[in-house]
Amino acid sequence: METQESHGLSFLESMNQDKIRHDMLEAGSQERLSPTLNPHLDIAPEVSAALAAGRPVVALESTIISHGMPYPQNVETALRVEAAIRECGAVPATIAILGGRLKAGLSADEIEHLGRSGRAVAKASRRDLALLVARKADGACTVTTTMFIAHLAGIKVFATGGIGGVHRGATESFDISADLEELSRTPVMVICAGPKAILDLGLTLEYLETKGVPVVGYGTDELPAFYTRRSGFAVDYRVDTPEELAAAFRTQLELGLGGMLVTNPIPEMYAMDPAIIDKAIAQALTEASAQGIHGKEVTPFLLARISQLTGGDSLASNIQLVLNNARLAARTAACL
Ligand code: PSU
Ligand code: MN
Repeated sequence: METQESHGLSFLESMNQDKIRHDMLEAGSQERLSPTLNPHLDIAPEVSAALAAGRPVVALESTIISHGMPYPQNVETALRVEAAIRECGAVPATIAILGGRLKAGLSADEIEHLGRSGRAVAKASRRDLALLVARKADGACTVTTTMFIAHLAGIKVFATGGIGGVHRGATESFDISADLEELSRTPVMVICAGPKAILDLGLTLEYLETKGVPVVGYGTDELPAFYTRRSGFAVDYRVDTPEELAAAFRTQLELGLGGMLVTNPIPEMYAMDPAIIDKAIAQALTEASAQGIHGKEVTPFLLARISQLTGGDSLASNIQLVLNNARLAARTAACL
């Protein structure tokens, strides 16, 4: 005889199977998923109303708030990004784990809480999800977990600053961001300003190719490098309009493929001088290795140090590129 527990488990499993099948079937149609699918998920009322009505929604991550920028610029930026999405006619859904609940859509107070707590909040990757939820803990969502939760909620477009990737020296350290793996498996469009320049961009592109992730340049043939518009590496495809981005992603969904990476260059006027940023990155990397920084601490350490070394210029660029990506995401979501 089956126990109650095994009933519970197989019920959840079958719901997830149903959702996956449903998603694949409905990906191209106007029909929306029920927002109550996963029992651990809370969708903010405004977000769930927009999803139900087929209005555009843009997911936003929260590690950039807690670990990517200092307080109070982190909170100011998060709120400005939400406002920019609204101005473009879409609904923002900032994603985090609060008290063990997967949240799609945060209040201003919840954003303030994450921003003030900073690195005291767990940086939540895929491997952290079950433990944080079971312990009713808080977690700031990286690109990886934001994609995962956005997908559970039925949100298709996600804007951020930069994704994680293959770190320099990864042939020794094995430090490859879980973001790349998530892009290969979870059908969400991620709009960023390129992989962060602290990474090995060439190896990041190789990994994405292996994993079958399309890398699209928005208005460019060249992969942008986060703080700068150029990297010397070509993107797989160039797309010049939100309509074309939406059409490509719709087809990606219809084919049952995973995520799509859109790289949107930082606006020229906010881009950094390559010589200055490269020098700051090189110094920050040397310090990180001298101090034995490793694992999930690497990216927050480098971002903070680079901001110090550039007298805050890299932070100012970072804020502008996120805003730029949020606007493109809102316009693309409107076309989907
Ligand atoms: N983009 C930014 N700032 C950030 C990040 C991205 O502009 O702080 C975060 C994202 O959450 C991304 C994470 O998923 O850094 C990558 O961390 P790691 O390299 O440890 O995978
Ligand atoms: Mn890593």
